[in-house]
Amino acid sequence: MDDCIFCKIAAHQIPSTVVYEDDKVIAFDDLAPQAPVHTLVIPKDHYANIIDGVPADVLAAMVNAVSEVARAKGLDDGFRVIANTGEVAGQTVHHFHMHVLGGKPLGENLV
Ligand code: IU
Repeated sequence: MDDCIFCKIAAHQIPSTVVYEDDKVIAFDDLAPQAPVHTLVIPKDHYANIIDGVPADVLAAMVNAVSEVARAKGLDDGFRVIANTGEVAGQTVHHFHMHVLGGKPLGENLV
């Protein structure tokens, strides 16, 4: 999509700190980290959110990228994956993304 900032990041038109990349997905560090490790995994093709008809092979590539991020960032003790979906969940960028959060005890509460 022309006006989508994550499409531009995926196309390297806007710089980011890339943690992992393959033909289907890219993972980059969040600009406003909420934890010592806060990396976003996004598909290179545009989907508004996790239930916007994302093909199974893209979902598999996303999950693989999560594990690559965990390995690259040394998240051996665990981490959290969040996919905010829609306004109620606080989704602000309407290009599907998974937050990978870790590097400190995250607590039990999700909200
Ligand atoms: P959300 O799930 O849509 O609320 O999360 C969007 C995230 O994208 C949020 O953590 C932002 O800090 C992050 N982000 C970014 O890393 N780079 C950007 O250029 C923009 C948002 I816009």
